[in-house]
Amino acid sequence: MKNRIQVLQRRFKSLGIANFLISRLSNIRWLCGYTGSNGILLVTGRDAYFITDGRYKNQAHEQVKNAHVFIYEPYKSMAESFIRELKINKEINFRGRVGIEALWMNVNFAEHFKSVFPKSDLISTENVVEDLMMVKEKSEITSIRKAVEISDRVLAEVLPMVKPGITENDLSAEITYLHKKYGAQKDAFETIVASGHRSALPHGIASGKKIEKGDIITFDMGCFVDGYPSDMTRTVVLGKATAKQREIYAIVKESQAKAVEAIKPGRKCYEIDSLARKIISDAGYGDKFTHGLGHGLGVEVHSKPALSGLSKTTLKSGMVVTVEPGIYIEGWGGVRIEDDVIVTEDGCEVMNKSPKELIEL
Ligand SMILES: [Mn+2]
Repeated sequence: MKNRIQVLQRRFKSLGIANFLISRLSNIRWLCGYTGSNGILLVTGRDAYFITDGRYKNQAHEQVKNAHVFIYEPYKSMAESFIRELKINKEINFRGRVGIEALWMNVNFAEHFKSVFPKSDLISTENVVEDLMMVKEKSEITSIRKAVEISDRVLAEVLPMVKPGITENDLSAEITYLHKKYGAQKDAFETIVASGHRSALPHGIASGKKIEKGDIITFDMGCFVDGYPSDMTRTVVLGKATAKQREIYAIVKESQAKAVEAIKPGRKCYEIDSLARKIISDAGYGDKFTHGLGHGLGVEVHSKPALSGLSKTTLKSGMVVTVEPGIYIEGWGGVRIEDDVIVTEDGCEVMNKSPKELIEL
């Protein structure tokens, strides 16, 4: 792992800041390796300080790289504890402009900080660390690849369990169990098993609904390996598919394939989204594809770049994105197909091996 804190420090000049307070835990993890659930990272021009509470003392000393570790004594609120610790350490000088992560900084913390360090100026920034993470290092891709392999294996093992009468929750519990059994840390998000009319919910988290013959069933699942996620969706039918189920499935499959075909360095994210969307719109279902085409995969399941109509980001070799078009028809059901894709030097590589023909169980 290269020294990512130095990479961030090189951005200070163009950001016009002298110090940077990092509050988003996944950004802290990426920058210095800490995986606990409480902490803040202060990056100064030439140094870095990580602060957490006593519960994480050993863990912080073990994990944190390229930053000094301070453990605060609990004092009034959590924000005040952090700030008191910053104040005690005289080597830290807060005159001047201090960058903060506007989407993640706690208001209470910001207000208290201003009152303790009145000569400082808090400067709002967005997505500074997130942008640095977009192009993955080799080791990050290796972890994502392992997570993808596990999810492929788990889905293959779960599909034969789909029988009339089993509930969505039963299936999602199997997925969680098998993810861990095959070496994942945990599910990457709450597993979606959405059957019958519930498959029209793009985020239909598994429920107590029993699977019935004829149901179309969407599985959206993923797991973490070394802190990096997989995220895959497959849609299957229990029994013989109807003509309409086949029709909708074929449209989504074509849209997904066209998008994957177009992914290569130099393309804009919104172009890929619009290529996929056009197939669905031309088939008459444009208003039933109600979300962006995909998202970056990184320490957060939903990372940058977004493959959406709003994203002007240019794809680069080493980025990892999901491609997941869908059609959702209220009262009838829905179809989504999702793969995890690495942008390569001359195109892209689909990591998932799970089949994409319509599976009739
Ligand atoms: Mn996804």
